[in-house]
Amino acid sequence: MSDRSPWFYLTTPIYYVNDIPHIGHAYTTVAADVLARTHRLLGEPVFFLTGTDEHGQKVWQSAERHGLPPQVYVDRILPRFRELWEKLVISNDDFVRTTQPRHVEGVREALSLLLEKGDIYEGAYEGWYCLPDERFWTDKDVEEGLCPECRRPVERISETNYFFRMGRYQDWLVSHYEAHPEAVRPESRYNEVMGFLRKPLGDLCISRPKSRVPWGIPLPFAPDYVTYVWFDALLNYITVPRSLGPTPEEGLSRLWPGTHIVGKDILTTHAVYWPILLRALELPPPRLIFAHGWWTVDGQKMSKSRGNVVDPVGLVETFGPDATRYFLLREGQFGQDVDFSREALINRINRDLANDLGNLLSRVAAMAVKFFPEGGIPRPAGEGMREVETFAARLLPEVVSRTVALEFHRALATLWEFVGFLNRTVDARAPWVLARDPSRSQELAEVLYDLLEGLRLVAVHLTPYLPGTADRIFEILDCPGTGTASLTAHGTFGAVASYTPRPGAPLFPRRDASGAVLSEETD
Ligand code: ME8
Repeated sequence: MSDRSPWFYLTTPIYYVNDIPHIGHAYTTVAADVLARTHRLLGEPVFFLTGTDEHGQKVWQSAERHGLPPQVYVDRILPRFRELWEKLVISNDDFVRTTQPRHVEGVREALSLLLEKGDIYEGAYEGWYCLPDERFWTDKDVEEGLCPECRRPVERISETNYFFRMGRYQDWLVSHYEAHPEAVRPESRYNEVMGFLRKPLGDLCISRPKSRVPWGIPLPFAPDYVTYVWFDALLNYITVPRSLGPTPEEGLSRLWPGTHIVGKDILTTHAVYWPILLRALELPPPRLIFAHGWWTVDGQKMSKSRGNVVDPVGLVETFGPDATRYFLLREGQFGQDVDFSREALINRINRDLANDLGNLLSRVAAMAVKFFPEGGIPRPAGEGMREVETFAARLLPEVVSRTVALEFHRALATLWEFVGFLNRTVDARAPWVLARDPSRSQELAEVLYDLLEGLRLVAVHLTPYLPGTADRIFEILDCPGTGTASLTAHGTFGAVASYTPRPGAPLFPRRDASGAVLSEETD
């Protein structure tokens, strides 16, 4: 299989349905959505996958607590994820559930193949288990009865199980990463993975006896066992493409290798277990694993016991999808931890969205209508670049390149630099002064055209981030782009021959400290 498919195949983790989604899930999925939409804007074929991880002890225990059979329980939680993605206008091309037959079959085939190759063997297991992380640990990993990763208590387990010969592939993985340091990002995470790989990798226990965990995919060669949830879950990244082709092999080779966005909590499973599993299956490793940081709330870890879990549905209902998406990606650097506070969110909405962007659009559109009531503000004829075009040419390509590099906050900061420049242009060129002098009507038309064209390009570049807002701007400017913006067709300055804008309601109403919308009069 070639390791250069023309497709941009992008995934989020598949989330456990042991509880309803929270802001962390929304963060990863919005980031992936922006990346997927940007690659589409660039005209690339994109396949964007998200989904749910429905097996394993954790999900099974939640179902037990609710007195429900696991399938019934996960079927009840699932709509909460689907509804959230709809509210956040996530543009995934498929949604995988690990209970789907296409996935179950794919996992069983992979297990049979690995057994045939001698990569799976039966052995005795004695060690520690961290239930919240669904991970085994050895005596040397565990200190004072706590999981080395999440610091929660582990339990002692002794049973016969099936093992995957992970250690066999360690040298290959080390040389792969030495040759491709760009495959795990940011760099600090790459270093972490290389550090982890300095110790010998044990073999991975990939089964659970059904007597202990009855909820999972049975091993095809040992039906009294189910597949370890991580082994099952990681395979979703290939079982889905396999289910889409005329044959599984063609489906997979069309999309693979993929790009995975994950949280830093699941770096080792993705950057160590997964490429090794792929290697054992004779498939190329992922193109990129990007591990982002953690959201805290008002400086504290988010947890149910603290009662500070941020509900993304509530945020979208109060502030709308675009303000929520903007805040998630603007507030912190992707890759670093970031803190949530309502105050910071409201500040961003008032300052960046309502003032900088919303006011600019309202002012420019209102002036265009006032000074050119018949519309038809033409593209200026003159030679050479005027200032707005020069700024657009300097800043806007950077918005795209930073997004493609997953530097979302810098991409947005750069776009807002351009918005700031347009605001300064309004003040400096003062169209209302030009309008008083009939001999300067051509200059007035030129300034307004440049501002409107600048705003249109802001909307084009906002499309991946704030799709609804971009559409509203296109509507107000009465120009093409809506829903189908492409950088080749719509990304150049001067692409629109003339403007007849139709002002509408403000893009983002201002909010008071409680988040309530301020009425026009109090504004
Ligand atoms: O780990 N800040 O599922 P999960 C930022 N099923 N991101 C956060 C976060 C926070 N506070 N909390 C969660 C699983 N996330 C497995 C994955 S993939 C083959 C199997 C995000 O429901 C982040 O992306 O626990 C993290 O990696 C993911 O949710 C964990 O989701």
